[in-house]
Amino acid sequence: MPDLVRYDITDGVAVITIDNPPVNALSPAVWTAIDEAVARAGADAAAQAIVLIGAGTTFIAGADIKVFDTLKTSADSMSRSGGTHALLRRLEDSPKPLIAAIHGNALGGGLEVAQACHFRVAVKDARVGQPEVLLGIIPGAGGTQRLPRLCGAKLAIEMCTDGKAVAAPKALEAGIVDAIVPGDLLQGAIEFAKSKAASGQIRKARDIALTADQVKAGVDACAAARQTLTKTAKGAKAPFAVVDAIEAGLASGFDRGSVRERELFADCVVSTESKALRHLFFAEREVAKVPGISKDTPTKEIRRAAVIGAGTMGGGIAMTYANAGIPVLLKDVDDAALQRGLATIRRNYEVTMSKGKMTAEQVEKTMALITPTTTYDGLDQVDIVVEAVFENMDLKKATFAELGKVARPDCVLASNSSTLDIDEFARASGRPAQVIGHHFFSPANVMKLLEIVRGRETSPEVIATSLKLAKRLGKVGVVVGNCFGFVANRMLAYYMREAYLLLEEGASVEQIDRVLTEFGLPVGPYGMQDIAGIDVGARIRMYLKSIGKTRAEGPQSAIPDRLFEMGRYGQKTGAGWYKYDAPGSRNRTPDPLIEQLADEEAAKRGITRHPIADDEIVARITTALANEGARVLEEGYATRAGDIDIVYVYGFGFPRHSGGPMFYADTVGLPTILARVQEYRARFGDYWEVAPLLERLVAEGRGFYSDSASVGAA
Ligand code: 3H9
Repeated sequence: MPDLVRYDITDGVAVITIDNPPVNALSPAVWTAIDEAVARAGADAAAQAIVLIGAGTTFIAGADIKVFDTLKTSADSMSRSGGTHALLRRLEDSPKPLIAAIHGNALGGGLEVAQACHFRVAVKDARVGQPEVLLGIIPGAGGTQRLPRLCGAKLAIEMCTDGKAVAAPKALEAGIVDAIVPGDLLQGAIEFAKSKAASGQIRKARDIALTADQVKAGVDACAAARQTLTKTAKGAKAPFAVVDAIEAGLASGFDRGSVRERELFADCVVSTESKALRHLFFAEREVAKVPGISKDTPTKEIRRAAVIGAGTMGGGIAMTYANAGIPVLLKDVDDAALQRGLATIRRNYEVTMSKGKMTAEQVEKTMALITPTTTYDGLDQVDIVVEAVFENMDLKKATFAELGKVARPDCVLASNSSTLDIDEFARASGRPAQVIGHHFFSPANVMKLLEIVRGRETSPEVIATSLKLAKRLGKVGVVVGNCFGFVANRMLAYYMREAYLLLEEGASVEQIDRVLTEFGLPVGPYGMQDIAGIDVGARIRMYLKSIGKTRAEGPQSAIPDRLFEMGRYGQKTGAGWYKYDAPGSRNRTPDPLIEQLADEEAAKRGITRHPIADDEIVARITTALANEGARVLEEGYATRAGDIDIVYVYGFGFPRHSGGPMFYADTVGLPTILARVQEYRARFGDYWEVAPLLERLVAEGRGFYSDSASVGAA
């Protein structure tokens, strides 16, 4: 095995190269090897200074995240972090100038190592950041102490609480980086190191003194940050812990601040929040690993696209392509529909511009990438077509039959259907290997999920192309199987069924929405349906009825169909589950009519409406998701439980700090989930049916992820 850390002397400078692909993560062995190499350089008469650099495409992307799983208790973490802090002090106490040479990313522990060096130089496109908070932890190797001393508390708080990396030029301006190297990084770093050796300059971040004014401004910034976080942190604890650690260092000095950092890190690293976020980090990377698709599977270059249908979804999809710089034809049946679609697209861009996120020039440039058309002319020039017509099988089949005639044989034929059978479209097109589902989530230009639906005959090349394209479009692509509703909407039917039944049993629309937003969802089921349109679900139910199917087993509430019949489609018509100030307004108030409908429907089913506890709402809805998720998994429509979590986190905003519905079920404990399904079956009827996989995992004492049946700790 090649050395994780190499040691060379170049031009009188010790060059220490970290070589731990793919991202030079700091495993325990790498920490030790860096420590030993810096000590060796300190004693090496041939070295007047030291440069620390990363091999490959990056400096250091942080501590090895997998290692955190070995910390079972806060005490484990306290004892380990003592060693890390001491190691970084040894680096900082090096008698010879120690320079970090940064390219790619210096993130988390990577930036903390760089902060313990005496100086930092970087190439222009390097990025530095403290993203720990995105993993539910805080910088644990001195970052909360050294960073504020280098760049001031305000920016340090910002970087450590939002986790976003900053570009090298900004880092230079802020004092995090000391110089930008224009040419070869190593060469520039060696020159820089020699100049520091010549002037005998050594600067230790931990010794940078703070004036009383700086301390006061820093403490005030901490108070302001806490206020903001109360609104933005959505139940997450780590961002507050970051602020506490920074404040401790400002108020009590580096040494005591460092101890506080270690304590807070130790609490965070064993929390369920951190386990959930670490799980999602790896789950998001796992989704790209699809059975039957290897790194060598050929992919097709997507240079031009077409979208069929300029409605809400079609327009959002066209924007997604244009935003990625891909020219797109937008087709609809007539000019009026096209003009409506284009006007909505322009309005959306103007809103973005009014927020300062786009310039007028960028808006025009992006709009120019979208070419409206009412014909199939030019379709033979595109590499992919995305069909986004109404959710109607006959219409979709007719569209695919036409596409089969006009598109090039190698063109990818994608459908944005949210529920229907991809294989039927595939047959209609006459070239099933080219057909695949690309299910975007509304608003398509915003939501990060792309459900990639693999049909029976979809070719590996088309799947691999879709995964690559998803990344280019800024989406997370998850490959799922072709069942009714695929993964997202199949499970959602069970979630919505429970929401409707809870309403009929006595909970109110406002209570259910409040409880679920408190749980961490951005919007509750009723608010969500008012945004998406009550008509969408109603039309799908009508179609299903026509072919003798239902979306979820068991009793179906009649209330959504009654609202549909009244023309109450949600926000767009000014009324749905709530009343709105006007059509299109988001200002909502409860509507007594819903209670009246719930009373009527409950009476028909012989139910006496009664108060329902908040906890029961969360339990019923999350249990419905986990039980159906287990079935989806067992039937093979999702490859891994983690894929389902990613679908729910990116498609519906399921709270990240709970790790997604499957991980959350594991934290609750699968025996509890099983007991609930059994209890609900006894209370509500046979439609509550235990998923066989759930039963089996509990019998084997396992969870969806863990060997023990619960991963919950804190
Ligand atoms: C920390 O540092 C705490 C400190 O305070 C110290 C406390 C003592 N560890 O994302 P990619 C893997 S916490 C382990 O696809 P990209 C990743 O799983 C850490 N593995 O590439 C993947 O593996 P595979 C703070 C890691 O080019 C492969 O590398 N740091 C780590 O799209 C490629 O990753 C962070 O949070 C890691 N730290 O993006 C940064 N990082 O091929 C986390 C990556 O088997 N990392 N892997 O699927 C990132 O944000 C991105 O990976 C990065 C590259 C931007 C670096």
